[in-house]
Amino acid sequence: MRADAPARVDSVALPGGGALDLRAPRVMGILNVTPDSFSDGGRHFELSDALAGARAMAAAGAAILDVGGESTRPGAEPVPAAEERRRVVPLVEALAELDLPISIDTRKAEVAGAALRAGAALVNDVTGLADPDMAAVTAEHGAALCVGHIQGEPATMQRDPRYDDVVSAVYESLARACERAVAAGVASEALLVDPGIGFGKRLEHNLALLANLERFRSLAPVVIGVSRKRMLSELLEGRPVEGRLAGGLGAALAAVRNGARVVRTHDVGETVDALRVAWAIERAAGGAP
Ligand code: YH5
Repeated sequence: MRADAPARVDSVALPGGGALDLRAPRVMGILNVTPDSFSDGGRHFELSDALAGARAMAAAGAAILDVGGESTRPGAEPVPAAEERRRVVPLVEALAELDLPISIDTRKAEVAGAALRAGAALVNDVTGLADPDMAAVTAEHGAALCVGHIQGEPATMQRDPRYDDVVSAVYESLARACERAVAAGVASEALLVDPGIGFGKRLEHNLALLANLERFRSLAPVVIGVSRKRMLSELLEGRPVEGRLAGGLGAALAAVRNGARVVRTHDVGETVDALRVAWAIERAAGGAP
């Protein structure tokens, strides 16, 4: 292997001996069970609505479904663990019917543990192990772990984010998180990394990270989440959320070209199609394995 070649094989180990094949890019579908995602705008969230959404994402080609019960959007306030568990656990249990790996998007080890007991295969922690118990809980279940990067807390992270060298700072933070995960017993083959687009970053920081994803591949397969995020509106004259699909696809294609292997998105079918076409061209150009 060349010294600068990715150290990682293109798969992620899952509990039970399975693996997520990342020789081609895969799509992670977003399944939010937060009040702002509830169909009636409020309290009476229907499990069946979420299941219908999940079935549609599976049919559209999602390789993973990412269940989240706490909004980590800029300015969002924290949710108590008991409430977050109440939102996510019944859905994770119900998703067992789908035969797809389920990811739990949480920053709390307690919620991760409950979701893993309910059948989740992967912990998606945008804080990169801020909860000191997160790695041990993941290891206990033999689950996979995506460590993300955040500067600050969701409630305040966009106030004035600053970096000397954002790519190096995020790389070092993710490298330390990977080391901590392995020290706690998570298999290195079960790790993914995510530079955390929008998590305490301005547009210039997000663009620098997306342009330099290749660097992160030496740590673990790279996940990117840019779907509908503010970064897109900053590049598209303030475009509202419902008009950001094409921009998100553009970012996803660029990210995959630069080394990402998992794209986290609300728009699964469109992203699967776009990636299939772009990947076929990459392969024909000899640019990808
Ligand atoms: C991520 O990047 N993001 S939650 C603000 C928006 C739209 C969407 C409209 N979990 C990531 O999706 N997990 C979240 O403005 C994540 N990577 C990984 N691995 C935030 C989100 C969003 C925020």
